[in-house]
Amino acid sequence: MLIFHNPVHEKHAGRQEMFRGKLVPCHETPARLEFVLQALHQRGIGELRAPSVVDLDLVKRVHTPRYVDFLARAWHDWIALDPANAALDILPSIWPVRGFRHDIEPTNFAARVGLFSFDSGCPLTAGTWEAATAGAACAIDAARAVSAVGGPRAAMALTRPPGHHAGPDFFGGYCFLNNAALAAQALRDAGAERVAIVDVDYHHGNGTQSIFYERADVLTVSVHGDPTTEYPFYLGYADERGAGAGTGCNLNLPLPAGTGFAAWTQALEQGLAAVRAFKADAVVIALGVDTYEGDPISKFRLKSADYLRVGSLLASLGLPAVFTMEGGYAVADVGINVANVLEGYAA
Ligand code: OKP
Ligand code: ZN
Repeated sequence: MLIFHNPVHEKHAGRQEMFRGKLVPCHETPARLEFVLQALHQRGIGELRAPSVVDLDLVKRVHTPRYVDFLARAWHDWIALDPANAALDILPSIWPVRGFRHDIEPTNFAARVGLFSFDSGCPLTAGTWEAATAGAACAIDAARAVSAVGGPRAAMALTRPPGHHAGPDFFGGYCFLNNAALAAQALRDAGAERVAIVDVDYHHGNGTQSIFYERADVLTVSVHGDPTTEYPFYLGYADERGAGAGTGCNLNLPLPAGTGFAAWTQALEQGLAAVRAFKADAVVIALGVDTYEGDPISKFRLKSADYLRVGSLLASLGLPAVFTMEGGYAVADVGINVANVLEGYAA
């Protein structure tokens, strides 16, 4: 598999996130990706490539231009408030909930941060823009590679920060630019008429769902922890089927906390059947391995060996595929679990 890895991912390193009234260390750390690179290297899986320069025009067709401009300038604006801010990360503290205006972009910095975010667990740091855009480039390059005549059948964007919680105009859940959505759009632009996104991260891919909710050309499928009890709580229910032209083009398969591999596999099979029925020309896999039994913030019970089977189930689609790296926080085991998916996929 061709693997576009983000060479500047470590420039995004959030220090702290808000949790139960205090700031605690971030779960989403640079070490996660280093463990994956190490496991792939040890097992001789994949061919590594650095990404090209990001296509910002494409990014601004998936996200709103004003959100992308906000992200690009956020750190500069933060330092302009007070040079001492360089020692701190940006965390939102105020949001425009129901009834507030979203059409006006305030000039106040905290107000702008809140307008473009949805939680206080997602620090924006000095290197976030550089890391997130390089990751977006990995996703776009992976999509273009599998679309090219004579290109590989599958490619991966091995990057962080992850992307699937980032919506048209907001960040949150450790995500800033939606890599899976960017890959899907790049596949469409390269000629695929219908693209499916299968999100196997523990958490519902709310950003991806929102980006494509009214579109008939991209099917979004997500298998995840029931949002009644699991993050992101406010989206990801089974009755969300798409809207307008996109009606029927979103499938949520929520499962209760505690779900093991047998029941999880049944849900995935249902999702893959929907991809086949949709007659997708290509697929994007939003690959989170926080479904692992050892994950510190998630509650499914997949074992490391199960990920080999996850890979072979995904391969059974027989479609050109782009993988994007999403969650997985049992840091020392993220590498083996991702490597197992890719090995199972290749076999
Ligand atoms: C991102 B991805 C736990 C707080 C949860 C958000 C989790 C984001 C998961 N103390 N914070 O889908 O893996
Ligand atoms: Zn997750």
